[in-house]
Amino acid sequence: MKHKLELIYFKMRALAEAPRLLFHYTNIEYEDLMSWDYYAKEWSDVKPNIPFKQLPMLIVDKKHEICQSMAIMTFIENLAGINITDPILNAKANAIMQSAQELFMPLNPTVNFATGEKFKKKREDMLPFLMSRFEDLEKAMKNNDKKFFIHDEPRACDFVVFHHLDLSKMLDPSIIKKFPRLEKFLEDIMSVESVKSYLDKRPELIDVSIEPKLVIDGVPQSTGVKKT
Ligand SMILES: N[C@@H](CCC(=O)N[C@@H](CS)C(=O)NCC(=O)O)C(=O)O
Repeated sequence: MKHKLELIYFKMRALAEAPRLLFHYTNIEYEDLMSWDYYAKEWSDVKPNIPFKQLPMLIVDKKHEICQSMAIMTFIENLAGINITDPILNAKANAIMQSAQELFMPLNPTVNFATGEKFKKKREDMLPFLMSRFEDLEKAMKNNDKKFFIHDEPRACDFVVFHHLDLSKMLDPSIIKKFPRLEKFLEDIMSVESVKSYLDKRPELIDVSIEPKLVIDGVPQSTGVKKT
């Protein structure tokens, strides 16, 4: 059964990115909408009525509101029929997914919003955590003989890892270079044709650490939860 799928988010490259990547990888049609375009209201007026008061949220068939980006990832995986059925492998995939997701804070807000000295300070403060978590992820990759974290084809957990590692390049491109197996993983994800075509056309994130903007349909727009 084909569902109507509407992914609601803001102007930032953060928690909607893994769902977008997985939608493209699985070739599932969905609409990508800004909160203000979907609701025709400011975020502050919308927020109290969202089930967990944050986005992204996936609206299914104009009826079911699915919050929490990891729940959205699992839903897409199930919808596409690529869920990991082996309970052990599934648990390992979830551990990878959660461990990558913990990189969200403070990596994503820093890259999307911080500027000047605040950016530098946040980058310095988070470096030990990033190094340690990248080390763990590199080890997890080396401990299996697969192309991706679980299988030779990517699953939800791989796209969550991909997003955060990819974003780290905008914080400091030298970090990922210390982890050759993770760099290879990024290359392998980027060379999947359906993923590559999404990456080639997604809004570019520019002026990070100066005045971050997303270039949407050729127009640079400040990152944030407001229509500009
Ligand atoms: N655990 C949630 C976190 C969601 C979240 O932090 N959303 C932020 C944007 S990335 C948000 O809605 N910010 C606006 C607000 O909190 O009012 C998830 O994974 O979806």
